[in-house]
Amino acid sequence: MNDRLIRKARPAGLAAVLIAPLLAFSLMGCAPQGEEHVVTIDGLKYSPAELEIHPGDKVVWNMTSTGMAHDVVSNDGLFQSELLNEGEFSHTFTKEGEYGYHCTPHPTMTGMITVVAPE
Ligand SMILES: [Cu+2]
Repeated sequence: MNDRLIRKARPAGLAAVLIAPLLAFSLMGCAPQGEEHVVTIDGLKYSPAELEIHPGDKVVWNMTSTGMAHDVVSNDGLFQSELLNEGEFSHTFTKEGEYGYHCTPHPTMTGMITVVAPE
């Protein structure tokens, strides 16, 4: 009887240990209640190239493309990713404004994030 209780308790305890940090992490991530917007790379373009968001929103650039490395570099130095063939880079925008960015190896690759207050 005791043995069974212990055996049952173990997986639940393990799950709690695994889930607790994830839960804490996701709660922190959600703190400003921002939306998440995804920009992908389509050929030599960011897609969408222009995006309008609200303060507190996060933009996730999905860098997975067809074998070419790209980066995401803010024109005014606010954010900068590494050169990436895959994976993603994200930035949360807290202030209203226009934030242009570009790709270092491909100067024609440009994008703009416009942060406006919610109506
Ligand atoms: Cu590029």
